[in-house]
Amino acid sequence: MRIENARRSVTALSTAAVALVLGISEAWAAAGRPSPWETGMQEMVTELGQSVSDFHTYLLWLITGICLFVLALLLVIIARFNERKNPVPSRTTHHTLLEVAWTIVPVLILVAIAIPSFRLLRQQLVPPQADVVIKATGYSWYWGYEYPADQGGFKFDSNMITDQAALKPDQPRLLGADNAMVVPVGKVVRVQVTSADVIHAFALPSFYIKVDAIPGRLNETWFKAEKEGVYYGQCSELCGNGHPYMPIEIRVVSEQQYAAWLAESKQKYASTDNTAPLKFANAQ
Ligand SMILES: [Cu+2]
Repeated sequence: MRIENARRSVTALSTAAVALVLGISEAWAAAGRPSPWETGMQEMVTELGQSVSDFHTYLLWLITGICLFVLALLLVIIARFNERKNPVPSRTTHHTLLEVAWTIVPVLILVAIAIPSFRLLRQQLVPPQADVVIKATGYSWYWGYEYPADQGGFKFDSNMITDQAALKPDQPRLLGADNAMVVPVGKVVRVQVTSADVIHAFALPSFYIKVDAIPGRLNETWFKAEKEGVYYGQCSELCGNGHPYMPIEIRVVSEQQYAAWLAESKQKYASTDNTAPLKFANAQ
């Protein structure tokens, strides 16, 4: 009886645990941010990101197939060619057909991986004509965004929100920023990335972008977000003790909202002197 009760409570506990986990992941399973128990890539909101995610799935199946095939061969060999069943070992030195096959088949597999892979690399590295260009500068430890003259000509800093109570409902802890980068939906956005001090990296998983921010160099990446929403990334190059606290928040909004935000920001950040020396939040 006691065992039965114990078993019942264990079942109830595990059901509760599963429900809790599912509940949490459901509450968090919004695009553009990590969720608990996530094993795959984040939900992609760019066409390129979706292609990369599909390629990742394709590779996973291919690798699984190869591993199972090798495992099956090993098991067959263990079962059929062990010493007990084969007291007199084979003296075969070569088998032309087999050797041609095990050379050509892997070559074909590599070609089947290389073609979509190089196609994706090209799409990523050769950006289409940009509708909006934004400059992102990494500082120790926050990001600065600059909208050029054709977008209003202003710049502002984007710091992590440290006071939990100040987070908006759609902002997760350690990812919410005080001033987000705002971009229009369905437009090609080119981000020019650099750093003012050490090497940082501008990365946003659901757009499939990651590019190093290197002092003295201007790197670039691009994305075309297909869906309005709030998307999060983080600095992805270990840059110092503030490294985990420099999130990237990008808000993708409609064309009208973007125009309104530009007009508002132009006023709000008008006081920013574009020729001012670089500001260091943690300068000594
Ligand atoms: Cu960093």
